[in-house]
Amino acid sequence: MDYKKRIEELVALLNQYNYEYYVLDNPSVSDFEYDKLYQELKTLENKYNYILENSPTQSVGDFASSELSKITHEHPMLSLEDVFNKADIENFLSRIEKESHLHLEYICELKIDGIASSLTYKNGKYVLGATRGDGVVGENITRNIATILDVPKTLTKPIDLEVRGEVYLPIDNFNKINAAREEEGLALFMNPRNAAGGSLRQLDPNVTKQRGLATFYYTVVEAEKYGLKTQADALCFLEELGFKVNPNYKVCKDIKEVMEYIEDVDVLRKKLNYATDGVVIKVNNFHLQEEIGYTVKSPKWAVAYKFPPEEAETKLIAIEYSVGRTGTINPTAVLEPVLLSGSVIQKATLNNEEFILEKDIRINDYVIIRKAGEIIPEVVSVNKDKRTNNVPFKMITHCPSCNTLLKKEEGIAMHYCPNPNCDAKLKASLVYFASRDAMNIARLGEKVTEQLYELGYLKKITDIYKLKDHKDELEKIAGFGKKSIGNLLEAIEESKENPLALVITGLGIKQIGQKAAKTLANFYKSLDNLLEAKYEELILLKDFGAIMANSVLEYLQENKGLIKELQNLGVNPKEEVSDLPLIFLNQKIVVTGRLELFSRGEITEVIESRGGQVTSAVSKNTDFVVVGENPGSKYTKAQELKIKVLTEKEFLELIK
Ligand code: 1X8
Repeated sequence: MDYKKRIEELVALLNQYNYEYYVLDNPSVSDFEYDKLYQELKTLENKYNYILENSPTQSVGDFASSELSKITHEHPMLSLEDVFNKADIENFLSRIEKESHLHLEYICELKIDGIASSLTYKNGKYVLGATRGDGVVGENITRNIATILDVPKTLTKPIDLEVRGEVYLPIDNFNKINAAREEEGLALFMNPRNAAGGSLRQLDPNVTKQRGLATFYYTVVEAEKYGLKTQADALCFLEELGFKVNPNYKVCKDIKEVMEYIEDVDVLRKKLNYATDGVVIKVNNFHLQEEIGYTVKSPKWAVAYKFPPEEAETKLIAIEYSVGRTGTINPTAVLEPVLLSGSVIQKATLNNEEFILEKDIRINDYVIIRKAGEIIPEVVSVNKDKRTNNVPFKMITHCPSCNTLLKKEEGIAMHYCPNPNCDAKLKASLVYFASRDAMNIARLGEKVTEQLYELGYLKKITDIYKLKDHKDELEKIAGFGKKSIGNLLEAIEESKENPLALVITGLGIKQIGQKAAKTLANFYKSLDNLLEAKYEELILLKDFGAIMANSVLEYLQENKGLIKELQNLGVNPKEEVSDLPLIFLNQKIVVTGRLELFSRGEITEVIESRGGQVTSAVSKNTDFVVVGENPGSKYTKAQELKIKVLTEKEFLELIK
């Protein structure tokens, strides 16, 4: 495939995954899958020196969201460079050793799979808590953090201090919370980290309090101000002040000791009551850390070694097929139950035909499965020594639900059922529309939706809003009753006022997930406007490409009637009102040179959220140019054309 296209695809995909992970606390892929795609992107970017402005490799990744107020970090909160094997660690250590002539010492610490946070103390009193956000701007979670029992509210010394560490949810609490949520029919948290994120970023601190979060702190900001010389000193200092410090750290003098530490903690971590996803290796001496320095994203004096996901071998008994809402056929391995990372596994995803053939997976094979990020495991490989079946896999040719001949398009791995009236597809799209990811209609969960489908009350999403015409009949269905139908119909009525982004998500347009739906909602503002969408507009939207633009147009063409009917039934999405003043409305703005205060992604976001458009070339239509360091030809051009030029600081004043 053309590398530019692949890079664009990876950037869009990873940005969507970041959004799901950081903003929604609801990832759709495993960390392992994410890391794999991220590494592929990094490799391609390096090889071809083709780096998109919105590439996730250019920002810390995490971004502040929600309705919590924002905090600007005085010292940016950086992320760590990930490494995955011994060779990477050796590279890191030898790079450090080349740069330094001093006696070298490293400190290895557990990498806690939690939510990064920063705490500020004045005169020994806790005054401020913040999430990392994008590293520069995070969210104010002062009151939420204050509910965490092990966070000291008063230090043992009356000093001013900023510390950083992780907030996590102990595994036993995670299991209890999910068990309770299952009882109540609520969506389960994917893993302790997502549960911690969701618990911490609550507008109501009482919810945070009930979740039973805990912490480990490991960074003292400007540590040398307190006379600290090494990270090991800093950990002792933190402990003396009253913070929880993880005891499993070790000062190491060479790669041998580092590797021993990693082996030891890989055994230890399986017994801990908190999730760890690796080991952080740092230069111990602070003076030396400063000498080695930083990249824009991360310190050069530290790396995070990520543990490989756990694996297990088991027998593949059968292959099942399910039909997604867009008709995609998803093959799943049915397994002999096996214990992996603390839970019993009976299914694994097989992705698609290509995946199965490439790995030559057959029924009755013994397969190696891997679970990463606590989602459905995937089949990694086959143990061919134990093979008994000499018949290679053959993909089904007809839809398991409606028996229509399946289709497959050039360049797309998935087979799909082309029948627009396929039961499985209709059912899945109804379930998706009502789900937490989309319209979030409580009480119209998967089971109820399927039941109402089987009974003939629901065929397409518009039928949801006609259920109220069958109130009396519905109340008589076994297991429902007056009260529950009343609640259901009420929830359905309420959903009519949902924000536009949720409605667009719920339509289930191919390629358009929650993030793209939000972009569409912000730009089009109403279903009426969306119906008039044009290719030239769509292609310019943030993170949109030709595939997405065409998918929207194709959907609208086929479903104009459905959308009109939704409107006629009273689905009247609230206008997306941005609370930001649209000071750049319809202005064309060029950004050039190396910026200090913003990443490219951030400044683009700031401009677009205020109604402006970022364009690449300076012309007479340009309203103004923001210049950073070494601006080059665009700056010259702007001067020639007498176009207004702003420094970053002036731009910042403007948006304040
Ligand atoms: C992230 C983490 C660090 C440590 C432990 N857990 C993490 N998740 C540590 O240093 N002990 S450092 C870090 C970062 O710098 N982004």
